[in-house]
Amino acid sequence: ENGIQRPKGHKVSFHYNSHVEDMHFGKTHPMKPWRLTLTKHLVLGHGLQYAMDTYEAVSAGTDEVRKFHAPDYVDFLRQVSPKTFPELCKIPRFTRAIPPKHEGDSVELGPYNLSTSPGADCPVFDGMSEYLFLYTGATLAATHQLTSGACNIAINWSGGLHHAHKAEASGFCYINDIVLAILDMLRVYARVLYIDIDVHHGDGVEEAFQRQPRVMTLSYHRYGPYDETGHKFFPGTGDLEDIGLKGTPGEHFALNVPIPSGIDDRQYKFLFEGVTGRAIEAFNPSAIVLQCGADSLGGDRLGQFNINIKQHGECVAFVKNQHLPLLLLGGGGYTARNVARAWCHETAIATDNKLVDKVPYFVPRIEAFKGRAHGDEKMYPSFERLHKNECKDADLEYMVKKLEHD
Ligand code: ZL4
Ligand code: CA
Ligand code: ZN
Repeated sequence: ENGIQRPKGHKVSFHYNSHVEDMHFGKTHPMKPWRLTLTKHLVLGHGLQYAMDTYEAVSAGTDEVRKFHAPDYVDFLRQVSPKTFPELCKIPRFTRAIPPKHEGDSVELGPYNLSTSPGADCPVFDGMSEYLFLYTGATLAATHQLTSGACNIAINWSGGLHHAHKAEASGFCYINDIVLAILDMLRVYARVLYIDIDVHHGDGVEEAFQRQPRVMTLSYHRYGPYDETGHKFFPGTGDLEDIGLKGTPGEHFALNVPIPSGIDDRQYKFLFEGVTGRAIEAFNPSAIVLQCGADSLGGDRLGQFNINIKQHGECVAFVKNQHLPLLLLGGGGYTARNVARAWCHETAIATDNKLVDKVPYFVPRIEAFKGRAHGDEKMYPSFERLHKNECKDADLEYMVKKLEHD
């Protein structure tokens, strides 16, 4: 009907759990997990699930997350909620992580850069713990599909949270699912290339592997003064000179492409394909992780680039054309309708499909189902509804309205 087909010659697996959509960082906080609802509806509305194996993600385990993060930090994240936060803050094991207060601080910070103040980048919100371990579980399941050879491209749009540190949340990121994925990949692949097209510098991933020559990190990002206030664009790192920790084997295995605001498609393509192509030639990776942060799109609420969905997608296509095991992750993206359009488009690119202009009205029946990556079989609730042929006008119209008027 809509011409969606399975790709020939490679397999794609898609990892998601709709539960992440229910989360709210706070009333006007720019990170909106419901952008993932829009993405899911667009992907399903176009029928792209027929081109992939779809898996419902399960939560990551404490031990899995401890492969990178500090044990006390992981314990804190497991237990934290707006209710438990004040009590947890008093436990001696966690008080060490409370940063000193500076004059003029607008938000009160608790342990690990977490806070219940409304202005915080990393707020403590209801359901937060479930959310963190779910997006991480989805990334780990995607990684396992790749490393086991079950697929060639694995996708998790709810992951890609590149700022989280070993024992500290930063920039809307609490668990660094990317670092965990790469650590797991290093068991199977000799060299992993990490590419980051989020408008922000992928500092957490770079830092984690700054001594590691088996991981090359390459970030494209806005860099320089934010405005006339003299503040730098977040997180303020990722200078051209920043190439990995000097004097360690990791030196020269980090690359940074700092970019001023307003870069357009032509300029971005030139930079991205030139630098990425040379990096792949020199490093000869065995697998690639691509963080597809959609805040590099023009019109993003936080971003300052001016690239279109077409070019954003061409970055994905360029990396896919290397024909290496590929992990596709989400990241930033603060103008929700564009995030959904970009990631749906990129799901189509990963599966060698072309999308029609309008979301198809009729969604054909699903023939076969895969379950979750581990654990027992379970479908997406929304898939179930498609099965029963209930996902018709109402859902799609609601979605289109959301997309048009957001
Ligand atoms: C907000 O409106 O540059 C947080 C954050 C909360 C709610 C209302 C409070 C109003 C923009 C951002 C006061 C907001 C003050 N609310 C926020 C130095 C900052 C300290 C926090 O895409 N203030 C910090 C982080 C960046 C800073 C970007 C990108 C993540 C990723 C991967 C992270 N932090 C200055 C800002 C708002 C808010 C409005 C905000 N925070 C914009 N940029 C930042 O790379 C997922
Ligand atoms: Ca980046
Ligand atoms: Zn970003």
